[in-house]
Amino acid sequence: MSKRQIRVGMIGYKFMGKAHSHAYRDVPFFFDGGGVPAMQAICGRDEAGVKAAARKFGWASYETDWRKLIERDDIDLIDIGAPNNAHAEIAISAARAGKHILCEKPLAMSVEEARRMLEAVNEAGVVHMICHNYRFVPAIQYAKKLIDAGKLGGIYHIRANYLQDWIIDPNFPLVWRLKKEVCGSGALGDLAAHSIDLARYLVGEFKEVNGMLETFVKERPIGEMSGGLSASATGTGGALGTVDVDDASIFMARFESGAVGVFEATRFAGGNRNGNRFEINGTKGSIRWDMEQMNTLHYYSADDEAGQQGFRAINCQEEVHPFAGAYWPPAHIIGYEHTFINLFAELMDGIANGINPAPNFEDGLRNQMVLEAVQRSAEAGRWVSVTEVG
Ligand code: SOE
Repeated sequence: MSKRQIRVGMIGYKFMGKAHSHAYRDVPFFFDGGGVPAMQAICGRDEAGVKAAARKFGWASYETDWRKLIERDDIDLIDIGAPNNAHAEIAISAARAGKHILCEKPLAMSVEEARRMLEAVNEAGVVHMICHNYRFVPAIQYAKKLIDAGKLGGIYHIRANYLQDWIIDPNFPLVWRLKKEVCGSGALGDLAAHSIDLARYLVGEFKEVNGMLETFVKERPIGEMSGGLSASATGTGGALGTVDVDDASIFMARFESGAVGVFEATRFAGGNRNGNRFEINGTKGSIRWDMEQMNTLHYYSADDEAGQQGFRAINCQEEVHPFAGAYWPPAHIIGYEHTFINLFAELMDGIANGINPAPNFEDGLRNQMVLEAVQRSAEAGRWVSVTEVG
């Protein structure tokens, strides 16, 4: 059977633009599914920047206006890597133009926006996905298999933290990820959203949350807005602007199943560059995972014989581990970029075969409901049920 070509238009050319571009290039190299991406055009407002990115990343053309990209009839899939406040307008327009959509997380600025986005893709009947790439770590997919096979029994606990430290310096500039009107929330939407996605995937739906948000550095130098993790601190003495999003977000959760959770997301955990971690405990066993050693899943089984009990380290890089077989012989490890390649392989298959993969806009909406419930809880100082914000 010949493979279907899926013609892509990508919006954004910085960190995520690079990660996504790389994944499009590598999907057909490692995966034999029914869809092969054709990198038609990349889009960004700065012509010199987007032109250079198109050349470097291997896109056939570039656009400086996303509306033009959506109008093009040589594009099947719109990939949204623009800042969060642009997601809804772009996604809804793309859906109305009949394009399939991949959108970066968090899906939207609010539950209301997320709901409109979901309605638009459903009405248009297009394939949609949200880019929660950590789901696609083989160790996470294997954790899901263990849980679904009952190896952990009933789940009691999840404790997850996502720890970074790139804005500890008070002279780090007021980039878009620190401005509420552009990003919606801080560590909450940027980092906890990933932990929420993993928790929904592995433990189930959230019922209610009780949270607190803190902003440690309330003003920062106004500088390069577009800078991300690699922006550098500006000098002292310049104009300052207000940081109106959370630097840290901490919340407790109850799940529909009766499990309980503790979540912490912060950009002020010195020494933790990308510490995305969790532990889950059940009646029959536990698992532990840490993105900084992403190929290892720690698994404890209460069934192990006395004297041999304890966490064992499973290297999730063998044929039996989901996605791992597409790459190298056992224990020839993979990294961050492969989480995107795996997700994109699912997306290409979904579009080629007319099935909607997960996580999709429905997951994005449910995630947004948890984010908004945490925000409301922090403001009101009480437990907030997830349906209350829906
Ligand atoms: C910045 O905190 C960031 O790039 C997030 O936006 C990503 O979602 C996360 O995977 C890595 O850190």
